[in-house]
This record gives sequence, structure tokens and C-alpha cells, in this order.
Amino acid sequence: MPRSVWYPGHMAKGKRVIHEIISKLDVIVEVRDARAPASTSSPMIKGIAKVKPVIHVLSHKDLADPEKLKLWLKELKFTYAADLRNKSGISFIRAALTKFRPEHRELRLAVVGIPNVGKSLLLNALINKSSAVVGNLPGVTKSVNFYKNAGMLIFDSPGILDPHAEKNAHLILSWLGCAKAEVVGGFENAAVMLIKFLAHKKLYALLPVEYIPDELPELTLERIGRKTGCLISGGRVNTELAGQKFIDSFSSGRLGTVCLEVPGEEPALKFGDDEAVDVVR
Ligand SMILES: Nc1nc2c(ncn2[C@@H]2O[C@H](COP(=O)(O)OP(=O)(O)OP(=O)(O)O)[C@@H](O)[C@H]2O)c(=O)[nH]1
Ligand SMILES: [Mg+2]
Repeated sequence: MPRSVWYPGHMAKGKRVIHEIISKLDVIVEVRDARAPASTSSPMIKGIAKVKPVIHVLSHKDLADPEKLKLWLKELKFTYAADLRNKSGISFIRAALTKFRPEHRELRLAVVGIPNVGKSLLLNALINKSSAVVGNLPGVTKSVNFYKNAGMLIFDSPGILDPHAEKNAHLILSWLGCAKAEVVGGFENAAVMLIKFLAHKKLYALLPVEYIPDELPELTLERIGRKTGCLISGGRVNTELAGQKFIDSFSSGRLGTVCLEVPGEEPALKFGDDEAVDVVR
């Protein structure tokens, strides 16, 4: 199985530290992205759930398709959806966590998850302080740090990916900003695959240009590039830049709300003809 090309030292160290401190914690909070609750699950969570209670938070509720999100909330136990930017959903999460607080001291917990899902933003909301650094790039938090306030001692942790994952598993993460595009061959490739995926799922409204049936996704990306001003000499399109702009608009929700997965459906990337998942290696 090909290894992930993005597993820097801080991920390995973060994983080790979480395992070292876990016995001292009362509960773990796992953050996933509500737009892909299966694919954005932490590779560590199965092991953690054997030794500690886990509460799951689906962030980016504001950017998720509300009907599909309802299905996920029915399916998953101990799971709360939240719009962390607007602090909506925090009171339910706090109430669920408080049940694990021992009488004699503050509640101790760690926030875990893959990169860029909103772990640090959730921590800040729970302690009512902007203490942990937040940023819209995967890999902002590079070490395990703890913060204390509002009756809680919370460990923030770096986003950790599965070092043994297939590169294809990172494709969906690259569309949401949870993995770097270079892991899947760059923005052009990530964007072409996203166009294929949206066409296959009939999510045409999320394309920035009109959908043309049977058009090659590479040509759709060219049209996107022309529309978004990614031209270079000779009137050609800078397809890497076009891909980056498209992925940025998609992941920031500017193209609309979305849920890339539905409970019980085939995994997100098994979408049709076999060449559909053939990403550049
Ligand atoms: N719209 C929206 N944006 C969110 C939400 N949660 C997090 N974000 C944004 O997602 C980005 C990442 O947030 P962080 O809290 O830094 O994510 P993280 O999981 O700590 O990321 P790493 O430290 O890199 O692993 C920031 O730009 C946040 O503002 C949410 O519920 N809705
Ligand atoms: Mg962080």
C-alpha cells in the first residue's frame, strides 16, 4: 500500500504525546468536517475509543448540506454538529462534556482530528478565549499544548493523518483543505478529480461554470480558468492556478453547501469508472 507523502515529524510526535497523556484525561473530543464525516475521521480514533469515552464534533455545519447532515447525525452516536466560526452548537458540546467532569477538579480533555478541521477553534470556543492559534491551512498546530479556563483543561493537538493511507484517500481531504494539494499531484489534478466527482454525483450547481454533459473535466477546468482570469501568454490557461482558485472557492463554501458522503453509500471516491480514482503518483 503506498504511504502518504505528507506525514511530517510533528504528526508522529503529536500522536506519541497524545498516547502518553491519554490515561490522565476524562474524555476525548474528535473533530471531523461535516462535509465528509467518514473521510475526515481521525485515523487514531478507533484505538482511542477503546480506552476513553469520545465525543465527536462535526465542524463546518454552516457549509454542509443540511439534509445530508441530518442523516449523519442520526447515524453517528455521541456526535454534535457545530458552526465553530459563529460558536453555534458549542453549548450542546459543553453540556455533553460536563458529564465527564469529576467532582474534585476541572475536566481534562484533548481535541484530536485530522488537519484543518477546526480543533483549535473549538478549543478556543470551549474555554471562552482566543488562546490557540487558528489558521486556514493544514498543519497550523505543530505540537500538543494545553489551555485552561472555564472549568476545563484542554490539550490542543496537531492534525494527524494516516501515514499508511492510499493517496486517493487524501483526494477528498485536499478538496476540503485538510491535506495539501501537492499530496495528490497538485491543484490541477485535485480540481480535475473534483470536477469528475461533482459530475458523477450530479452536483452541477457546485461548478463555477455551466455543466456540459460528457465534456472532459480538463476542458471544464480550462473554462473555469478563463472565467476566473487565470490566463498566461498566448491566451492559454494556467491550469494549476485555475485549480487552486476552484478548490479555494469550493472549500470555503463560496460555491454552495455540500456533503460529499452519505451514510451507507459507497466510499466517496468509488465513483464510477476505474480511471476516476487514478490520481497522479
Ligand atoms: N466556516 C467555518 N469555518 C471553520 C469552522 N471550523 C473551523 N473553521 C475554519 O477552519 C480553519 C481551520 O481551523 P483550525 O481551528 O486552525 O483547525 P485545526 O484543526 O486546529 O488545524 P491544524 O492545527 O492545522 O490541524 C480556520 O480558517 C477556521 O476559521 C466552521 O465550523 N465553519
Ligand atoms: Mg490547530
